[in-house]
Amino acid sequence: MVRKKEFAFIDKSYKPTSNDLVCLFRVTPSKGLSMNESINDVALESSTGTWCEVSSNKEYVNKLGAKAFAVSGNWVKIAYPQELFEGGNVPNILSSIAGNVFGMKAIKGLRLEDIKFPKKLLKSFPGPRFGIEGYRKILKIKERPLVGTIVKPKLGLKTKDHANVAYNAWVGGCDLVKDDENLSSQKFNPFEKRAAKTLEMCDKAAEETGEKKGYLINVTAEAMTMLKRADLVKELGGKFAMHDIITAGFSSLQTLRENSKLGIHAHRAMHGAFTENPNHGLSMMCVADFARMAGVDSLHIGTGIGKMKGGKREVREIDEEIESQNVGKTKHRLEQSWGGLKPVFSVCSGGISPGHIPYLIKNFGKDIIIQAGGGVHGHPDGTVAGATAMRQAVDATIKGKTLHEYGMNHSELMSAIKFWGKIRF
Ligand code: CAP
Ligand code: MG
Repeated sequence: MVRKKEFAFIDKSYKPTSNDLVCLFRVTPSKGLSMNESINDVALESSTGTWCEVSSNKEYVNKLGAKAFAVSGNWVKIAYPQELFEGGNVPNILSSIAGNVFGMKAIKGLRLEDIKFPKKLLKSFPGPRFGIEGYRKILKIKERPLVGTIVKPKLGLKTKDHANVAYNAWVGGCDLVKDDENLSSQKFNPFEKRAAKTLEMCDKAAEETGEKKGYLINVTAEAMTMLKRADLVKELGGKFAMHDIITAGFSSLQTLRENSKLGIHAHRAMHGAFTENPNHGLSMMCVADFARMAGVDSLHIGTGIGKMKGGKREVREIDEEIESQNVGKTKHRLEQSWGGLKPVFSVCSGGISPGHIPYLIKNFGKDIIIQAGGGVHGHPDGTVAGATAMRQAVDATIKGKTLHEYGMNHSELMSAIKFWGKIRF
Protein backbone atom coordinates (compact mmCIF):
# COMPACT_ATOMS: atom_id res chain seq x y z
CA MET A 1 0.00 0.00 0.00
CA VAL A 2 1.38 3.40 -0.99
CA ARG A 3 1.49 5.54 2.17
CA LYS A 4 1.46 9.28 1.57
CA LYS A 5 4.53 11.06 3.01
CA GLU A 6 3.04 14.50 3.60
CA PHE A 7 0.28 14.57 6.14
CA ALA A 8 -2.34 16.57 4.23
CA PHE A 9 -4.78 16.35 7.13
CA ILE A 10 -2.42 17.61 9.84
CA ASP A 11 -1.72 21.35 10.27
CA LYS A 12 -0.39 22.25 13.70
CA SER A 13 -0.38 25.97 12.82
CA TYR A 14 -4.09 25.89 12.12
CA LYS A 15 -6.34 27.96 14.44
CA PRO A 16 -9.92 26.61 14.44
CA THR A 17 -12.61 29.17 13.54
CA SER A 18 -16.21 29.61 14.65
CA ASN A 19 -17.09 27.73 11.47
CA ASP A 20 -15.43 24.53 12.69
CA LEU A 21 -16.73 21.55 14.59
CA VAL A 22 -13.87 20.37 16.80
CA CYS A 23 -13.34 16.82 18.09
CA LEU A 24 -11.19 15.78 21.03
CA PHE A 25 -9.83 12.30 20.33
CA ARG A 26 -7.52 10.00 22.26
CA VAL A 27 -5.44 8.22 19.59
CA THR A 28 -3.37 5.03 20.12
CA PRO A 29 -1.49 4.27 16.89
CA SER A 30 -1.16 0.70 15.68
CA LYS A 31 2.22 -1.03 16.06
CA GLY A 32 4.65 0.19 13.38
CA LEU A 33 2.79 3.43 12.72
CA SER A 34 3.84 6.88 13.91
CA MET A 35 1.40 9.11 15.76
CA ASN A 36 1.22 11.43 12.71
CA GLU A 37 0.45 8.58 10.32
CA SER A 38 -2.35 7.40 12.61
CA ILE A 39 -3.76 10.90 13.18
CA ASN A 40 -3.64 11.71 9.46
CA ASP A 41 -5.65 8.55 8.71
CA VAL A 42 -8.24 9.40 11.35
CA ALA A 43 -8.64 12.95 10.02
CA LEU A 44 -8.91 11.91 6.38
CA GLU A 45 -11.24 8.95 6.93
CA SER A 46 -13.58 11.04 9.10
CA SER A 47 -13.84 13.82 6.51
CA THR A 48 -13.11 13.63 2.75
CA GLY A 49 -10.24 11.16 2.27
CA THR A 50 -9.47 7.48 1.73
CA TRP A 51 -6.32 5.28 1.77
CA CYS A 52 -4.82 6.73 -1.46
CA GLU A 53 -5.06 9.79 -3.74
CA VAL A 54 -8.01 9.57 -6.14
CA SER A 55 -8.02 11.01 -9.65
CA SER A 56 -11.68 11.99 -9.21
CA ASN A 57 -10.75 14.51 -6.54
CA LYS A 58 -11.41 18.23 -7.17
CA GLU A 59 -9.37 21.17 -5.84
CA TYR A 60 -12.46 22.67 -4.15
CA VAL A 61 -12.92 19.50 -2.07
CA ASN A 62 -9.51 19.90 -0.43
CA LYS A 63 -10.60 22.87 1.64
CA LEU A 64 -13.26 20.70 3.25
CA GLY A 65 -10.69 18.26 4.58
CA ALA A 66 -10.41 17.95 8.37
CA LYS A 67 -7.27 19.31 10.08
CA ALA A 68 -5.61 17.81 13.10
CA PHE A 69 -4.28 20.97 14.72
CA ALA A 70 -3.31 20.10 18.30
CA VAL A 71 -1.51 17.01 19.62
CA SER A 72 -0.58 16.53 23.27
CA GLY A 73 0.48 12.98 24.08
CA ASN A 74 -2.40 10.82 22.84
CA TRP A 75 -4.85 13.70 22.96
CA VAL A 76 -5.60 15.07 19.49
CA LYS A 77 -7.92 17.89 18.39
CA ILE A 78 -9.28 17.79 14.85
CA ALA A 79 -11.24 20.62 13.22
CA TYR A 80 -13.98 19.93 10.63
CA PRO A 81 -15.53 22.70 8.48
CA GLN A 82 -19.25 22.56 9.25
CA GLU A 83 -20.06 22.41 5.52
CA LEU A 84 -19.07 18.73 5.82
CA PHE A 85 -22.28 18.05 7.74
CA GLU A 86 -26.02 18.23 7.10
CA GLY A 87 -27.69 20.47 9.66
CA GLY A 88 -30.28 18.87 11.90
CA ASN A 89 -29.07 15.32 11.12
CA VAL A 90 -27.33 13.55 14.06
CA PRO A 91 -26.64 10.24 12.23
CA ASN A 92 -24.95 12.18 9.42
CA ILE A 93 -22.50 13.89 11.78
CA LEU A 94 -21.81 10.64 13.66
CA SER A 95 -21.19 8.77 10.39
CA SER A 96 -18.27 11.15 9.77
CA ILE A 97 -16.60 11.77 13.12
CA ALA A 98 -17.63 8.45 14.76
CA GLY A 99 -17.96 6.27 11.67
CA ASN A 100 -15.35 4.12 9.92
CA VAL A 101 -12.54 5.56 12.03
CA PHE A 102 -13.23 3.15 14.92
CA GLY A 103 -12.56 0.14 12.72
CA MET A 104 -9.35 1.22 10.97
CA LYS A 105 -6.14 -0.85 11.16
CA ALA A 106 -4.26 2.44 11.49
CA ILE A 107 -5.39 2.73 15.12
CA LYS A 108 -4.95 0.36 18.05
CA GLY A 109 -7.41 2.49 20.00
CA LEU A 110 -9.49 5.56 19.21
CA ARG A 111 -11.72 7.33 21.71
CA LEU A 112 -13.90 10.30 20.79
CA GLU A 113 -14.03 12.10 24.13
CA ASP A 114 -15.91 15.31 23.31
CA ILE A 115 -17.13 17.52 20.48
CA LYS A 116 -17.44 21.29 20.23
CA PHE A 117 -20.27 22.37 17.92
CA PRO A 118 -20.24 25.62 15.95
CA LYS A 119 -23.15 28.02 16.51
CA LYS A 120 -24.78 27.60 13.07
CA LEU A 121 -24.82 23.81 13.28
CA LEU A 122 -26.23 23.95 16.82
CA LYS A 123 -29.00 26.24 15.61
CA SER A 124 -30.09 23.56 13.13
CA PHE A 125 -31.24 21.40 16.10
CA PRO A 126 -34.35 21.98 18.23
CA GLY A 127 -32.95 21.09 21.65
CA PRO A 128 -35.31 20.16 24.50
CA ARG A 129 -38.98 21.22 24.24
CA PHE A 130 -39.37 21.39 28.04
CA GLY A 131 -36.04 20.71 29.75
CA ILE A 132 -35.61 21.44 33.48
CA GLU A 133 -37.94 24.43 33.69
CA GLY A 134 -40.61 22.79 31.56
CA TYR A 135 -40.69 19.65 33.76
CA ARG A 136 -40.80 21.81 36.88
CA LYS A 137 -43.76 23.74 35.45
CA ILE A 138 -45.67 20.59 34.49
CA LEU A 139 -45.09 19.00 37.92
CA LYS A 140 -45.36 22.26 39.86
CA ILE A 141 -42.09 21.58 41.70
CA LYS A 142 -40.08 24.73 42.08
CA GLU A 143 -36.72 23.75 43.45
CA ARG A 144 -36.18 20.33 44.97
CA PRO A 145 -34.89 17.31 43.04
CA LEU A 146 -37.61 15.21 41.42
CA VAL A 147 -38.12 11.73 42.81
CA GLY A 148 -38.83 8.87 40.43
CA THR A 149 -39.09 5.11 40.34
CA ILE A 150 -39.08 2.34 37.76
CA VAL A 151 -41.81 -0.29 37.89
CA LYS A 152 -40.11 -3.51 39.07
CA PRO A 153 -39.84 -6.35 38.27
CA LYS A 154 -38.71 -4.80 35.00
CA LEU A 155 -40.60 -7.33 32.86
CA GLY A 156 -43.38 -9.83 33.42
CA LEU A 157 -45.99 -7.90 35.41
CA LYS A 158 -49.48 -7.95 33.96
CA THR A 159 -50.99 -4.55 33.19
CA LYS A 160 -53.22 -4.38 36.29
CA ASP A 161 -50.31 -5.18 38.62
CA HIS A 162 -48.01 -2.80 36.73
CA ALA A 163 -50.51 0.04 37.17
CA ASN A 164 -50.95 -0.77 40.87
CA VAL A 165 -47.21 -0.69 41.53
CA ALA A 166 -47.09 2.70 39.80
CA TYR A 167 -50.09 3.95 41.82
CA ASN A 168 -48.47 2.90 45.10
CA ALA A 169 -45.26 4.69 44.18
CA TRP A 170 -47.12 7.90 43.30
CA VAL A 171 -49.25 7.95 46.47
CA GLY A 172 -46.10 7.17 48.49
CA GLY A 173 -44.47 10.33 47.13
CA CYS A 174 -42.84 9.65 43.75
CA ASP A 175 -43.28 12.48 41.25
CA LEU A 176 -42.46 10.25 38.28
CA VAL A 177 -42.86 6.57 37.47
CA LYS A 178 -41.17 5.09 34.43
CA ASP A 179 -41.31 1.89 32.46
CA ASP A 180 -38.11 -0.11 32.34
CA GLU A 181 -35.90 0.17 29.26
CA ASN A 182 -36.91 -3.30 27.99
CA LEU A 183 -40.67 -2.97 28.44
CA SER A 184 -42.47 -2.03 25.21
CA SER A 185 -45.64 -3.99 24.28
CA GLN A 186 -45.00 -7.58 25.24
CA LYS A 187 -48.02 -9.93 25.47
CA PHE A 188 -48.03 -9.87 29.29
CA ASN A 189 -48.38 -6.04 29.27
CA PRO A 190 -49.57 -4.61 25.91
CA PHE A 191 -48.83 -0.92 25.35
CA GLU A 192 -52.37 0.35 24.70
CA LYS A 193 -53.86 -1.35 27.81
CA ARG A 194 -50.89 -0.29 29.94
CA ALA A 195 -51.09 3.33 28.81
CA ALA A 196 -54.81 3.58 29.57
CA LYS A 197 -54.68 1.80 32.94
CA THR A 198 -51.50 3.39 34.27
CA LEU A 199 -52.41 6.94 33.21
CA GLU A 200 -55.79 6.43 34.89
CA MET A 201 -53.91 5.48 38.09
CA CYS A 202 -51.61 8.47 37.61
CA ASP A 203 -54.60 10.83 37.58
CA LYS A 204 -56.10 9.05 40.59
CA ALA A 205 -52.89 9.40 42.59
CA ALA A 206 -52.57 13.08 41.60
CA GLU A 207 -56.09 13.75 42.77
CA GLU A 208 -55.62 11.91 46.07
CA THR A 209 -52.25 13.48 46.89
CA GLY A 210 -52.93 16.94 45.47
CA GLU A 211 -49.55 16.70 43.75
CA LYS A 212 -48.85 16.59 40.00
CA LYS A 213 -47.63 13.17 38.85
CA GLY A 214 -45.99 11.94 35.65
CA TYR A 215 -45.73 8.60 33.83
CA LEU A 216 -42.69 8.05 31.59
CA ILE A 217 -44.10 5.36 29.33
CA ASN A 218 -41.68 3.60 26.98
CA VAL A 219 -42.72 4.30 23.35
CA THR A 220 -39.56 2.83 21.79
CA ALA A 221 -40.51 0.82 18.65
CA GLU A 222 -40.41 1.01 14.86
CA ALA A 223 -40.85 4.68 13.93
CA MET A 224 -44.52 4.65 12.78
CA THR A 225 -45.55 2.40 15.69
CA MET A 226 -43.64 4.68 18.06
CA LEU A 227 -45.50 7.76 16.77
CA LYS A 228 -48.87 6.00 17.04
CA ARG A 229 -48.05 5.15 20.65
CA ALA A 230 -46.95 8.70 21.40
CA ASP A 231 -50.23 10.01 19.91
CA LEU A 232 -52.23 7.63 22.11
CA VAL A 233 -50.38 8.85 25.23
CA LYS A 234 -51.20 12.43 24.25
CA GLU A 235 -54.88 11.53 23.70
CA LEU A 236 -54.98 9.87 27.13
CA GLY A 237 -53.64 13.05 28.75
CA GLY A 238 -50.08 11.77 29.25
CA LYS A 239 -47.34 14.42 29.26
CA PHE A 240 -44.22 12.30 28.90
CA ALA A 241 -42.68 9.47 26.88
CA MET A 242 -39.54 7.42 27.42
CA HIS A 243 -37.20 6.59 24.55
CA ASP A 244 -34.22 4.19 24.40
CA ILE A 245 -31.98 6.60 22.48
CA ILE A 246 -29.11 4.15 21.83
CA THR A 247 -30.95 0.97 20.90
CA ALA A 248 -33.49 2.91 18.80
CA GLY A 249 -30.94 5.38 17.52
CA PHE A 250 -30.76 9.12 17.15
CA SER A 251 -32.86 9.29 13.98
CA SER A 252 -35.69 7.61 15.88
CA LEU A 253 -35.24 10.11 18.69
CA GLN A 254 -35.32 12.96 16.18
CA THR A 255 -38.52 11.53 14.66
CA LEU A 256 -40.14 11.50 18.10
CA ARG A 257 -38.96 15.05 18.91
CA GLU A 258 -40.19 16.36 15.56
CA ASN A 259 -43.59 14.66 15.67
CA SER A 260 -44.76 14.54 19.29
CA LYS A 261 -45.29 17.24 21.90
CA LEU A 262 -44.50 14.95 24.84
CA GLY A 263 -41.60 15.46 27.24
CA ILE A 264 -38.86 12.98 26.25
CA HIS A 265 -37.13 10.95 28.96
CA ALA A 266 -33.99 9.42 27.43
CA HIS A 267 -32.75 6.03 28.56
CA ARG A 268 -29.24 5.07 27.42
CA ALA A 269 -29.40 1.25 27.62
CA MET A 270 -26.49 -0.30 25.58
CA HIS A 271 -24.31 2.84 25.93
CA GLY A 272 -21.83 0.77 27.93
CA ALA A 273 -21.01 -1.23 24.79
CA PHE A 274 -19.04 1.76 23.44
CA THR A 275 -18.64 4.26 26.30
CA GLU A 276 -16.79 2.17 28.88
CA ASN A 277 -13.34 1.71 27.32
CA PRO A 278 -11.31 4.93 27.97
CA ASN A 279 -9.07 4.19 24.96
CA HIS A 280 -11.66 3.17 22.39
CA GLY A 281 -15.18 4.21 21.52
CA LEU A 282 -17.49 7.15 22.03
CA SER A 283 -17.80 8.82 25.42
CA MET A 284 -21.09 9.31 27.26
CA MET A 285 -20.26 13.02 27.03
CA CYS A 286 -20.69 12.85 23.24
CA VAL A 287 -23.96 10.93 23.64
CA ALA A 288 -25.15 13.67 26.01
CA ASP A 289 -24.16 16.40 23.53
CA PHE A 290 -26.23 14.86 20.74
CA ALA A 291 -29.12 14.05 23.11
CA ARG A 292 -29.38 17.73 24.11
CA MET A 293 -29.21 18.87 20.49
CA ALA A 294 -31.76 16.29 19.30
CA GLY A 295 -34.11 17.43 22.04
CA VAL A 296 -34.37 15.09 25.04
CA ASP A 297 -35.79 16.69 28.21
CA SER A 298 -34.27 14.29 30.74
CA LEU A 299 -31.27 11.97 30.34
CA HIS A 300 -29.70 9.18 32.40
CA ILE A 301 -26.13 10.28 33.18
CA GLY A 302 -25.02 8.00 36.04
CA THR A 303 -24.59 8.48 39.78
CA GLY A 304 -20.92 8.08 40.66
CA ILE A 305 -22.02 5.88 43.58
CA GLY A 306 -24.66 3.35 42.44
CA LYS A 307 -24.54 -0.03 40.66
CA MET A 308 -23.63 1.31 37.21
CA LYS A 309 -20.15 2.39 36.05
CA GLY A 310 -19.25 6.07 35.64
CA GLY A 311 -17.12 7.97 38.17
CA LYS A 312 -18.00 11.22 39.96
CA ARG A 313 -15.78 13.36 37.70
CA GLU A 314 -17.35 12.00 34.52
CA VAL A 315 -20.93 12.28 35.81
CA ARG A 316 -20.38 15.80 37.08
CA GLU A 317 -18.87 16.97 33.79
CA ILE A 318 -21.83 15.52 31.86
CA ASP A 319 -24.24 17.11 34.35
CA GLU A 320 -22.63 20.52 33.73
CA GLU A 321 -22.60 19.92 29.93
CA ILE A 322 -26.34 19.29 29.67
CA GLU A 323 -27.49 21.86 32.25
CA SER A 324 -25.33 24.90 31.54
CA GLN A 325 -25.43 27.50 28.75
CA ASN A 326 -21.67 27.98 28.69
CA VAL A 327 -19.43 25.06 29.57
CA GLY A 328 -15.74 25.36 30.41
CA LYS A 329 -12.97 23.12 29.16
CA THR A 330 -11.42 20.31 31.22
CA LYS A 331 -8.99 17.49 30.36
CA HIS A 332 -11.91 15.41 29.03
CA ARG A 333 -14.23 18.18 27.79
CA LEU A 334 -14.09 21.02 25.24
CA GLU A 335 -15.59 24.44 25.97
CA GLN A 336 -19.08 24.86 24.50
CA SER A 337 -21.64 27.63 24.26
CA TRP A 338 -25.06 26.04 23.88
CA GLY A 339 -26.58 29.03 22.09
CA GLY A 340 -29.84 29.05 24.03
CA LEU A 341 -30.66 25.33 23.74
CA LYS A 342 -32.64 24.50 26.89
CA PRO A 343 -30.95 22.63 29.75
CA VAL A 344 -31.69 18.90 30.11
CA PHE A 345 -32.71 17.32 33.44
CA SER A 346 -29.98 14.95 34.63
CA VAL A 347 -31.25 11.55 35.80
CA CYS A 348 -29.30 9.79 38.54
CA SER A 349 -30.40 6.16 38.62
CA GLY A 350 -29.08 2.60 39.07
CA GLY A 351 -28.80 0.94 42.49
CA ILE A 352 -29.97 4.10 44.25
CA SER A 353 -31.74 4.11 47.65
CA PRO A 354 -32.50 6.85 50.23
CA GLY A 355 -29.02 6.53 51.79
CA HIS A 356 -27.45 7.82 48.54
CA ILE A 357 -29.49 11.01 48.29
CA PRO A 358 -27.23 13.37 50.30
CA TYR A 359 -24.27 12.36 48.08
CA LEU A 360 -26.25 12.93 44.87
CA ILE A 361 -27.54 16.38 45.88
CA LYS A 362 -24.11 17.42 47.21
CA ASN A 363 -22.34 16.43 43.98
CA PHE A 364 -24.93 17.17 41.28
CA GLY A 365 -27.17 19.84 42.86
CA LYS A 366 -30.97 20.06 43.02
CA ASP A 367 -31.71 20.01 39.29
CA ILE A 368 -31.64 16.21 39.16
CA ILE A 369 -34.20 13.44 38.89
CA ILE A 370 -33.33 10.83 41.52
CA GLN A 371 -34.68 7.48 40.41
CA ALA A 372 -34.82 4.20 42.27
CA GLY A 373 -36.41 0.89 41.35
CA GLY A 374 -35.03 -1.59 43.87
CA GLY A 375 -34.53 1.36 46.24
CA VAL A 376 -38.33 1.91 46.35
CA HIS A 377 -39.94 -1.51 45.77
CA GLY A 378 -37.26 -3.28 47.86
CA HIS A 379 -38.11 -1.24 50.96
CA PRO A 380 -38.90 -3.59 53.90
CA ASP A 381 -42.39 -2.09 54.21
CA GLY A 382 -43.21 -2.09 50.50
CA THR A 383 -43.55 0.39 47.64
CA VAL A 384 -45.58 3.14 49.34
CA ALA A 385 -43.12 3.30 52.26
CA GLY A 386 -40.21 3.06 49.82
CA ALA A 387 -41.41 6.08 47.88
CA THR A 388 -42.07 8.01 51.09
CA ALA A 389 -38.57 7.24 52.36
CA MET A 390 -37.07 8.65 49.12
CA ARG A 391 -39.04 11.89 49.51
CA GLN A 392 -38.11 12.12 53.19
CA ALA A 393 -34.43 11.70 52.32
CA VAL A 394 -34.70 14.57 49.82
CA ASP A 395 -36.53 16.76 52.36
CA ALA A 396 -33.94 15.98 55.06
CA THR A 397 -31.06 16.88 52.75
CA ILE A 398 -32.72 20.09 51.52
CA LYS A 399 -33.32 21.06 55.16
CA GLY A 400 -29.68 20.36 55.97
CA LYS A 401 -30.48 17.50 58.32
CA THR A 402 -28.73 14.12 58.39
CA LEU A 403 -30.83 11.17 57.33
CA HIS A 404 -30.47 9.60 60.78
CA GLU A 405 -31.57 12.79 62.55
CA TYR A 406 -34.59 13.16 60.21
CA GLY A 407 -35.34 9.44 60.43
CA MET A 408 -35.97 9.83 64.16
CA ASN A 409 -39.46 11.04 63.35
CA HIS A 410 -39.84 9.73 59.81
CA SER A 411 -40.15 5.98 60.21
CA GLU A 412 -40.13 5.07 56.50
CA LEU A 413 -36.73 6.73 56.11
CA MET A 414 -35.38 5.19 59.33
CA SER A 415 -36.33 1.65 58.26
CA ALA A 416 -34.81 2.28 54.81
CA ILE A 417 -31.44 3.43 56.17
CA LYS A 418 -31.45 0.68 58.79
CA PHE A 419 -32.34 -1.90 56.13
CA TRP A 420 -29.79 -0.76 53.52
CA GLY A 421 -27.30 1.14 55.62
CA LYS A 422 -24.51 2.76 53.60
CA ILE A 423 -24.55 0.63 50.46
CA ARG A 424 -21.37 0.63 48.35
CA PHE A 425 -21.30 -1.08 44.92
C1 CAP B 1 -32.44 1.09 37.60
C2 CAP B 1 -32.72 0.72 36.14
C3 CAP B 1 -32.11 1.69 35.13
C4 CAP B 1 -30.67 2.02 35.29
C5 CAP B 1 -29.98 2.39 33.97
C6 CAP B 1 -32.21 -0.65 35.86
O1 CAP B 1 -33.06 0.17 38.44
O2 CAP B 1 -34.09 0.68 35.89
O3 CAP B 1 -32.36 1.09 33.87
O4 CAP B 1 -30.54 3.07 36.17
O5 CAP B 1 -28.66 2.76 34.17
O6 CAP B 1 -32.91 -1.35 35.09
O7 CAP B 1 -31.17 -1.03 36.28
P1 CAP B 1 -32.64 0.10 39.98
P2 CAP B 1 -28.16 4.25 33.91
O8 CAP B 1 -32.98 1.40 40.64
O9 CAP B 1 -33.45 -1.02 40.53
O10 CAP B 1 -31.20 -0.18 40.03
O11 CAP B 1 -29.06 5.13 34.73
O12 CAP B 1 -26.73 4.26 34.37
O13 CAP B 1 -28.29 4.48 32.46
MG1 MG C 1 -33.99 -0.06 33.95
